[in-house]
Amino acid sequence: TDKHRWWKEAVVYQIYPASFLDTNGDGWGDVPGITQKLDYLKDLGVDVIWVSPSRQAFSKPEHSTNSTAVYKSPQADMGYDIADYEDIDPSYGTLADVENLIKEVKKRGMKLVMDLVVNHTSDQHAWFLDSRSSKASLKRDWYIWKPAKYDADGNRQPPNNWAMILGEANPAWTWDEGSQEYYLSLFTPEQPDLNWENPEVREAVHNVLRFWLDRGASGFRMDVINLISKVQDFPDADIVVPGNKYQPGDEYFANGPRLHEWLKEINRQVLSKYDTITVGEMPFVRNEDEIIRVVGAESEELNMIFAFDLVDIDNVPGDFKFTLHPWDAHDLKRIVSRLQRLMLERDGWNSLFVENHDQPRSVSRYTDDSDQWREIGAKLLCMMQTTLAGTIYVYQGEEIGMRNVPPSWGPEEYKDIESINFFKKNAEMYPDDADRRAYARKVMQRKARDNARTPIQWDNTTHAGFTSVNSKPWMRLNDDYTNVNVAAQTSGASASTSVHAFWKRSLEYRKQNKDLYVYGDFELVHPDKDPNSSEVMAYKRWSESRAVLVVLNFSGKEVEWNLVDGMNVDRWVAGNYGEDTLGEKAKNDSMLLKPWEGLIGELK
Ligand code: TEU
Ligand code: CA
Repeated sequence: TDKHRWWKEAVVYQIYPASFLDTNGDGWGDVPGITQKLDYLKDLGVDVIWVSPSRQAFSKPEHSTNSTAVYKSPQADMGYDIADYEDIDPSYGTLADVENLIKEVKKRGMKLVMDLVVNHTSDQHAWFLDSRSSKASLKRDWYIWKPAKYDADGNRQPPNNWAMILGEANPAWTWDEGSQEYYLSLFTPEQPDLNWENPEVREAVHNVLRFWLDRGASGFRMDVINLISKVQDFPDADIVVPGNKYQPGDEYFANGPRLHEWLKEINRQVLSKYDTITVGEMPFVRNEDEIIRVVGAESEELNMIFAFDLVDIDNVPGDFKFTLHPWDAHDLKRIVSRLQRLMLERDGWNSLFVENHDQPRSVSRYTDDSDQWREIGAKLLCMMQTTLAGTIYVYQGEEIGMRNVPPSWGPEEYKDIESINFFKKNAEMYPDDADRRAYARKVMQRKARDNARTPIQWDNTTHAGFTSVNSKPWMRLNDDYTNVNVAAQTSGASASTSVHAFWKRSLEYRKQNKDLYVYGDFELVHPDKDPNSSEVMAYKRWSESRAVLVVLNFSGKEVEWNLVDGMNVDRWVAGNYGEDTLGEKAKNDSMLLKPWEGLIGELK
């Protein structure tokens, strides 16, 4: 059978609009800002843009756009709390702006993917306002309402012990004073979970998909789509984090009993009638059969998912995310090869990503973001992603190697509700423990979602060209913008050697060699514990007619590395230290790798 599909070969670029480009000087990026940069994206090699929601909710007058204060509901979660699926927040643009964006995207032969956030809505959505208005509301059953429980002392308690995902010290349930019941709100109280058991809800969701497809969107990134089906008796979660009142409940709401039925229904009713690309965000899923049930070639559910294995590499397993866990190339090899082999052996499809708006910057996380190594590290990560099998997702700023926020930033610079909840919890739980709070700040600097949300650094002028000189960006810019910026990497002396240039060339090279890199087979070299395996990840990719070797040194040390017996490199074709260094590299037996060095060689 022919396995070629356009969405397998596509390069997707994720835009987080608030931080992309502000065209009207209110300090927030907007839709016309995206339209203005389409030529830049086209030139980089992007085929599809995925636009995250951004404050795509009713803006209330009290939310002054220049305020540095924390945005309250309905911007509780930066747009992932949607109050109207078929309209755009006025400060972000108009529906006409989006229609114009789609037109301009198409003109350039590109496609647009929308973010579909339908596990929950905003608490300001008309459906929820109706639902909470009374127990007798016709929309009561559109959300998940339960009566309170009472403990031995007669105190009111939520229906079970599930923890809120974006603030683990809190319950996943919110008490509604008006109608005297709890509603389920897995992420924040402002994001009530929809009740997918109700067929009217599913029909309403299908209509949201149709609305955007009919306007020219080419598909969806589906936010936490594997959380839509909950175990209906809502059992208490096991205690996995001792000392916490509330516990991770994902066992009962991730990949729940009716997930596949409802994904197939979406496919049958809507997606099968259009030519789409679909990617489901699926946190908590590890079971291989569950993944293949969604993305297998015959499954008729989704094209691919975002699996979290690679971005969870530095979490203490089973614990909440604000933890630090050491890792090395062994872990990387295990994670990468598992997903590569799974998809190849069982005819599924992968997505390749190391960044998005929920993750720290990859150059800071997986390599070394000091001035000495940042560029080499960013290029190493680019080599890994562009030589693996799967659809490529580049997150805005990744193509210029943007870094995490600096450690010197105080808590007041962090804008994300998850970060704010974490700081609050630590201040409350450890008021007298300065060490504990200093540690919390360190973890925050390494893990916070804010790291990915600083505005894009276009040039070295005031506010990095993100917004006009006299306006105030909604979030502080990373202070390094004077030397890390798009202009510096696309003009002048570094235009051919920059991280940006490297990404552009790598994407081009991948497209010229699809047989190898998109569709080819995959196998680790030195899969087991050889002397170099805690530093180096190496793999072979091959098609019917040829094979390449990719060697990636994931350490800041010089490493002596041995090719497998009988493996001979014919020609080293690419590396992150520049083409002129390739001639000196050994072609068999033993070779010396520089810190963070990556190489691609054609095999004899
Ligand atoms: O994220 C879902 C999710 O489970 C994680 O990515 C989560 O944000 C992370 O573990 C917290 O550190 C999606 C969106 O991408 C995220 O921005 C939203 O906050 C969330 O859903 C709710 O819509
Ligand atoms: Ca704006």
